Amino acid sequence: MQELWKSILELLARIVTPDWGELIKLIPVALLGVVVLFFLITLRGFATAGPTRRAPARLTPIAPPDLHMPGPSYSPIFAALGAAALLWGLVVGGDALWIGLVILILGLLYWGREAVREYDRATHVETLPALVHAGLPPGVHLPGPSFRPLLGALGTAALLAGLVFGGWLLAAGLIIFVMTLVGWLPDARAEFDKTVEADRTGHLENAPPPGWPRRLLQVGIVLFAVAALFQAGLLPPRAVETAGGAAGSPAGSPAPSADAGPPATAFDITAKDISYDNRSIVVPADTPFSITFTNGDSPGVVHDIDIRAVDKQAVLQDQQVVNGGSSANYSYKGLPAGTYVFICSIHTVPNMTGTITVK
Ligand SMILES: [Cu+2]
Repeated sequence: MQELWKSILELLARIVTPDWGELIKLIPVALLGVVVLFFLITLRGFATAGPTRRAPARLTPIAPPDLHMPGPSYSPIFAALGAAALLWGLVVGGDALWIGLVILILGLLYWGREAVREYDRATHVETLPALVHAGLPPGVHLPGPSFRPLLGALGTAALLAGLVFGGWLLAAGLIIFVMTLVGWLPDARAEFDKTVEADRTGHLENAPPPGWPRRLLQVGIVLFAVAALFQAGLLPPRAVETAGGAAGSPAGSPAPSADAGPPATAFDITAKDISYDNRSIVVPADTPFSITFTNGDSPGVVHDIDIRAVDKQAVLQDQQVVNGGSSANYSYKGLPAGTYVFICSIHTVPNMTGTITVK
């Protein structure tokens, strides 16, 4: 009787507290089912559709004179395929990522070439003798070409990179972002003034097209590169001397394991400039251990120390992140003998990846 009662309780528990992880894994399957169902319904609709409508054929739409309609294009499809390839590469990783990126860039370049051709055709149409009106129909205003959107996108990219890496790159990204935006408002103002003027004169003249913003691009690139060098600890040079052997190893090299010493159960690790000061620890097997973790970066830059399998993917023990300027005492459960990595889940770079040798 008790056995029966117990099994009923277990069954109830499974219904009352379902395994959400398993349920979430079913979502793609359910989505696939919905898609398949949709296609089946559509196919059935086609199969059972009545005879086609008998009516005069539709007239091909004709755009009014002076209006330009782009022709049909495969470019959006190519771009979508490229984006899909890139996303697939992001999922699979490795070479697939680069292949996806190349496909996307090729698709976008094709689109760009097509757009330039279209633009040329549209602007040269004016010279055809058949055209009566010069310029746009009255009341229609088209802004002239501008580098502002491109610059704004570059500035945003720099800012986002700064937000990811923090520190020097954040400062540089912010400056570049502001640099690229400054001038957009005056441009818009000038355009507005020209339009107002056109209301009086009846003749709209766009501001002359801008030249390539060479200096702005050069300054931005240099600023970003210098910030990246500072971030990587390559600048200023004296930083290498004072930091001694730890910083002397080239960036990206695996953590040294020779001088790790005998097993211990308590460690001090400090993160500074997106880098752990100790990237190799030895702990006894099946024994809990702790790490007093200090985040020496500026506030806003968070780090943690998680334990993962050597493939750096499978998370074995997860810790809360620590904000810059704070510290935390991390407790870890005992690990079976073997090799593991400890890693910052925010910055999975070599400088924030260490080795745990358990023996
Ligand atoms: Cu980190």
